[in-house]
Amino acid sequence: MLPVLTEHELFERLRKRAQSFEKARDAVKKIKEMVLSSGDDALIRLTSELDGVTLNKNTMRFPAKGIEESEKSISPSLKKAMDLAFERIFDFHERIKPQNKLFFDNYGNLMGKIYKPVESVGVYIPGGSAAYPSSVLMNIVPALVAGVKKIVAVTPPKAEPPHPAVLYALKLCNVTELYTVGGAQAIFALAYGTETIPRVDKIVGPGNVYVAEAKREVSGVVGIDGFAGPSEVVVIADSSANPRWVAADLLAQAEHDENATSILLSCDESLIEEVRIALQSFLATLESGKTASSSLSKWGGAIKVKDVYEAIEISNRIAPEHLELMVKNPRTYIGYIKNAGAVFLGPFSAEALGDYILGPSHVLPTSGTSRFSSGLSAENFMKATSLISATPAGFFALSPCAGEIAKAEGLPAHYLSLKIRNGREFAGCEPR
Ligand code: HSO
Ligand code: ZN
Repeated sequence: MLPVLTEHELFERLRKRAQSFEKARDAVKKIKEMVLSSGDDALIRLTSELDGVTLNKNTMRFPAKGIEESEKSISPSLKKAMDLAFERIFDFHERIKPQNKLFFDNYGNLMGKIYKPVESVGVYIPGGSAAYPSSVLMNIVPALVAGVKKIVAVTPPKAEPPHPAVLYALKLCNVTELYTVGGAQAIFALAYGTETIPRVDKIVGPGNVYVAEAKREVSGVVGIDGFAGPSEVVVIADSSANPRWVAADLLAQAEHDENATSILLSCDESLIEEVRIALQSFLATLESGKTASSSLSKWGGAIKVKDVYEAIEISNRIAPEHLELMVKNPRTYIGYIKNAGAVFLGPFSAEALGDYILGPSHVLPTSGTSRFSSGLSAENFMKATSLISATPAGFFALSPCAGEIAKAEGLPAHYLSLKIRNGREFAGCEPR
């Protein structure tokens, strides 16, 4: 159950947790060599060895008909929910999509950035119970909004076909190309291409440590969405918070994974106690109780703080994936939050609402990486090209100064390329 910790103990836990993911490197390197040298044959061999499933070149692709007909196997109510989630996620990302920015400077030079989508994207859909239809939407919809034309998906093969809701999520996103190959080998196939699986420009989607390590290995060859680790939530709660709501939110994170982290920061000692009591009673009733309880006792913690400001300062150091502020007037603290993948303000902003339906992607930076990275959005599937259109006035005003820097850098052809347009030597930098 959730232990009460000191700040020092909490950071010790987080440090140990980060270290526990640094395995799998050697195994993944071998898999890379195999996929690079033998393509499909390597995928077939590795799938048989690691997943115990026999594939061949014809069965590697999941039949598009299975995606097309998926909605027959889900309830009308789930279909409605997923349709709504798709619409809301699409609308959110459409509203925050980066816009081309162009302007004229005082010489009439036109400058700016124009955004274009990457051409192709591969989406990893994990196997087992973590194959969430919501994650399929949260990974792919921002790519659709960006305008990505080709999207393919991969998922580990299993005896039974992927969950119909996962297939329906693919259908909503118009993705018909799904390959039943998983693990590190699927990532290498997407990064380098095989006879059957196409090479893509960017790979997104969560997976186990091997998948994460393979993504790290191919980063730079293709774009990746970040190194997804287990999920985290920090809840900052004051005496205005309902302890049962706080407990439920901590559990919603803890049930994801034994390595998930749920942290409570509060200035109210009796609230901490009430939350712990509520956790105990919920844990006994939840099907996911075993996972949640192990995550809470291994990686979770509650800390008594002086006030909300101190709590935010600790949270900034943790740089959590999710931060919930269940305090009075939560909006007054927005300016103090430096590092967090997503912030949920006030008692009704349950993380679970954001996980499924509000709109922002639930693909967020984990393990402290919100210090330097952001949640997935259309921007991550686009690249910006700088645009430069100089006028004669702009050229004649600025080229003497550029020439001065070219001389200092000892690059005579740069100087020449400017001088030749000027028709004569420059007299020195004097912008007009
Ligand atoms: N909280 C998870 C996302 C998720 N929740 C998927 C439910 N399904 C990581 O942000
Ligand atoms: Zn969740």
